[in-house]
Amino acid sequence: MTSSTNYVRTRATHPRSRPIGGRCAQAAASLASGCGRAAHQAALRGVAPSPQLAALTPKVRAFVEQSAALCGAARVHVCDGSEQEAAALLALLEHQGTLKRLPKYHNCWLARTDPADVARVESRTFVCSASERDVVPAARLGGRSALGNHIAPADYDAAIADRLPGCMKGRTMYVVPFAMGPLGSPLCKIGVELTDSPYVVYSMRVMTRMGSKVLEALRKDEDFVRCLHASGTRGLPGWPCDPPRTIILHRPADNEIVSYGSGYGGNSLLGKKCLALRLGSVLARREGWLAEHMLIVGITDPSGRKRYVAAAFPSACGKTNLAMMTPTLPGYKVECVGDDIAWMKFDDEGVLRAINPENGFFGVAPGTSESTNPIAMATIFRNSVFTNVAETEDGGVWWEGMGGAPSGLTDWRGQPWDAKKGTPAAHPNSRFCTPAEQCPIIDPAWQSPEGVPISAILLGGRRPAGVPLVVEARDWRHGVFLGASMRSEATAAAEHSGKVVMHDPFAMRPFFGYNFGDYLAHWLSLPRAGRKMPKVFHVNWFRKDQQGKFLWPGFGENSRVLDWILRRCDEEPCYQETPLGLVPSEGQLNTEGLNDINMKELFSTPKEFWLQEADAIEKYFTEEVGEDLPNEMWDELNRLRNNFSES
Ligand code: OXD
Ligand code: MN
Repeated sequence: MTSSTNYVRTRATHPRSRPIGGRCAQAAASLASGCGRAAHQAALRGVAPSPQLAALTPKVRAFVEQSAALCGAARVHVCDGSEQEAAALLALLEHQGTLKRLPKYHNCWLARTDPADVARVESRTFVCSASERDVVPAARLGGRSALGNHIAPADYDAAIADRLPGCMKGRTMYVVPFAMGPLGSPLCKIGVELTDSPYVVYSMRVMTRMGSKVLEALRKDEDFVRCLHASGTRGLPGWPCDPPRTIILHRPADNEIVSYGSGYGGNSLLGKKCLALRLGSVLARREGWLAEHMLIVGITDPSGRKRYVAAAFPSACGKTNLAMMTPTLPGYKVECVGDDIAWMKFDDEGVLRAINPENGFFGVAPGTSESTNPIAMATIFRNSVFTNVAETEDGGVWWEGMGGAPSGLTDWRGQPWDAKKGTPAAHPNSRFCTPAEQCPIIDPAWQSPEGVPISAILLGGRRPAGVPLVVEARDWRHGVFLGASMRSEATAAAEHSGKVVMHDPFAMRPFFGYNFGDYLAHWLSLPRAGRKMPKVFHVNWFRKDQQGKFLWPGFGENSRVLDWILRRCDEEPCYQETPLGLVPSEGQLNTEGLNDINMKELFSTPKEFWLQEADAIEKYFTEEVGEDLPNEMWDELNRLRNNFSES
């Protein structure tokens, strides 16, 4: 890029900041400089730093210089977030073969990744701390935990020293200053991502507030999360990566994230899962708030009253669909604040307020259509990057679930697609990356610095059997138990395969930044005098009958469930008690105009199923959490079991 500066290695200008990878990194940096010894020595003799670097705050500059030296970057470009910069990035990406223009739409682009780099890699995602128990619950110490991978500081440094030295040789290192949340919001956090991937830079531009204004904000408060991303030295020419050696590292004590070997989604757009959830959850606990894997929607009822709800679902459970719902119930209106992450904090009046820290949607494409999510369809065909979807002959995109497949499709690997072969045209985890402001129902308050007031928290997953359409928690503690015991069918967003029902507490299983037992204790500690606790509900749109057919139509009809939830928020007595919690009493869920809904089956709570479920929860709590599980959760489990045994 024209405005890039030739990087000359200078001594760190801020000796107090710890280099990435600690002492190993210093050794590694001099190792890396072997390839450019002359430049390095010239730099040390006092070559003047470029104006771009000189404009950085001392801490940012030290981070940039140390990282560029470690990775052997040839140049550094500090991103300003301008339109010219975006255009230059796109031109570069097109030239490199990473992006292909999609002439059917305005400013839309297709990326095909290396086929080995298509999803989040949970097995190679680690959180570093001196004590393993900070990260892994007691039951799994010294072993493998489903709730978080710990890495010791020495191994963390070694992993970096093993991969990063010289890994950006010949490449530009981009400096991406970004804000999670509206700048100036008390909930906003700033990060600086260094990356050698222009695809990541362009995507960060969509997904976060990025550029000079963030650097400006850093002048007032120098605190930021240090994010270093390196694509890796193998992979395809247009998609460098290093799948066998991919590693995603978090070090909460130093506000630091290091990612190597993958260019994909949450592995490389470090503001999203790494900062907003893993580091975010640690910060949230420390500072008394919540960083959650939740969408946020505003719902206006027929009387014109507006309420906001936050909802946690594992990925590919219809989060984006709910966030952009077109309600079928007359008089209802849904507006979208965010589709993936909520940062929530009680204000001085005791109201829980939420912001969406993101600036764009990184949605799963397959299954998105005019019938499932017309609002997403009206949002995404401008200024978007599509990754691993199929390409149509006329320069458009297609994916499974969009409607009939046109002839002449090119599949996500770039091969002519043959429906008869049974392979998908679009990868099941293919994505669109789109600016949030393009959403026709974006909430007027989506950028509000103080956040929107939350009346209810929804939890849910894909549960084909046994789990009713909606259950209200009896109280906050029961709500925390519903979150702790959440399960869902596995998703294509991660490495797992098949339709196995997995535990996914609070839809956070891959995203906890600290010990899950402590996370539950944090949730349990939130009710205080003067706080208005939101009601908690568990929903399941995915229950099936004996023939495997969905019992509930879902999508816009879910507004009927939201209607009941909001009436419950008003304490309307439209419920009945069950062993599981509160469900709509007879006739209180509005099903007017819906045919053939088997309400009895939809809300049945089979005793055998729930006694087995209680056993599965007990096994999970015992094997995965052990003595770190708060006693309140054992009490709730006993209550569940007793309620069914006595029913
Ligand atoms: C996502 C996920 O990408 O949850 O949002 O996997
Ligand atoms: Mn998600």
